[in-house]
Amino acid sequence: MPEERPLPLAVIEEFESVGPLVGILIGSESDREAIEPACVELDERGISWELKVLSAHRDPRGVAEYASTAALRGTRVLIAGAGMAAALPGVVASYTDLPVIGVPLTSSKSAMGGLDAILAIVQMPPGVPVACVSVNGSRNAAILAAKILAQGGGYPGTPGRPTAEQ
Ligand code: RP5
Repeated sequence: MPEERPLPLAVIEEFESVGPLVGILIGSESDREAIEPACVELDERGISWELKVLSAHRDPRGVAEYASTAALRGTRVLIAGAGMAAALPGVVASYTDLPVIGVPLTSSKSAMGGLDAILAIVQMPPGVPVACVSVNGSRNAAILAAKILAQGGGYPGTPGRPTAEQ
């Protein structure tokens, strides 16, 4: 009987686990309460989700690893909530082709009631889009994720769909 060896890289174990349909990221433990309505909404709709605390500024490698492997694990939509200089949704979008919904959050340190975060999320450069809901609009992010998931078959030219000329 051959000895069973551990997989050489932790990241391979990640690839082997089946991910949820929606991945939710927040930039800090302090964002947990504000993102809770998204989790409740997804639960009520029977949509699988997971929540990770990963900061674009404090743990950029962790964000890169999560975002770049999410699609391989079967995740279809990402929600990213952050406050202040809210780089998280944009950085996530730079590592994945999955749709990313940004949720600008307020914190005790927010400038102008969350205007700082909403501008950081909305003002993405051309080519790297991020959807953006209202400040603290995490429930809307979940509803939008559900609508994206309800779309089937892709767009013309993708497998299973006619080409634009057909
Ligand atoms: C952002 O800074 C987080 O998303 C949070 O909203 C804000 C404050 O973070 P903490 O100092 O509370 O960890 O990155």
